[in-house]
Amino acid sequence: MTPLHIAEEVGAALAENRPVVALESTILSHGLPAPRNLTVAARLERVVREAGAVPATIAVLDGVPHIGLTTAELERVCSEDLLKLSLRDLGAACALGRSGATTVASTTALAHRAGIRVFGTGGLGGVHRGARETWDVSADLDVVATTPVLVVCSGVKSILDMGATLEVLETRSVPVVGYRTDRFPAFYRRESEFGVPWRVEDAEQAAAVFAAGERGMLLVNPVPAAFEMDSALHDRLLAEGLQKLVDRNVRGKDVTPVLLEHFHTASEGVSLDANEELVVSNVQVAAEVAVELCR
Ligand code: PSU
Ligand code: MN
Repeated sequence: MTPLHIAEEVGAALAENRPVVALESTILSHGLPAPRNLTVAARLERVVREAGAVPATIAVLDGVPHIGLTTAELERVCSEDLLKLSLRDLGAACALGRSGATTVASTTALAHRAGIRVFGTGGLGGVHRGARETWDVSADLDVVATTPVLVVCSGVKSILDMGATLEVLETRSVPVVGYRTDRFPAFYRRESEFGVPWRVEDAEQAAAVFAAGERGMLLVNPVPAAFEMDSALHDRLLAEGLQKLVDRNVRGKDVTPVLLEHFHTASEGVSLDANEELVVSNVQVAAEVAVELCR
């Protein structure tokens, strides 16, 4: 494995057992358009700090996994045309000196190697619709199942097969815990038709559940009510986006970025606002949980 480059501030916090929150870079490079991505990136880091934790945005730059980015590095991630690196891509990207953004899978793995226990993001990858034929199941599920990191997210997007995703999470023994909710959130929407097996009311409880568990955990936090997408608009964009995938024969790792792009352009920014606010909320909760874990 390529040694990590850990930012000084992050390394110092970890050494002193102070709270650190991992942040991913694929949502910045492939999930949000420039220059909005940079505003969001800076806001996420600020939210973590205000909650009393140190942010560690993770990306691979010139073949080196970085844990915590400088402002200039964050700007690179938000402006360059980076590769999308899942966990299996890390060896090649590092050995060949490439730069890329990390997904939930690779961010979780790198965070764990650095000694970070909490990670805040937008949506988890999952089982795609039609996976019976395509076998398209995100590596995110495998990594959260095997890595002792708490991931805070707003569930999975309704572009995925949510029921199948929840079944895989159950099979792989991933605890799914609702943050002040009994329903599994559907990213742009606060609730899906699916329930969650456990619920906590605050960061202290979430930290206690994670600490008492065997491995990792998924803490699901719905998009703030004021930014939830209208359900008719949501359903229309979803149907259009899925049709676009078929028309253009989009496959593999391009599926999620193409769908996100469709939502953002076709909703005239409504989905962007929802996306930003839900990530901010998740990162805020992640920081509060990280603080509790260090008490
Ligand atoms: N879900 C979102 N926005 C995103 C992603 C997921 O709402 O940007 C990104 C995350 O980085 C996630 C990845 O880990 O997509 C999953 O990609 P795939 O389905 O190719 O595994
Ligand atoms: Mn996939």
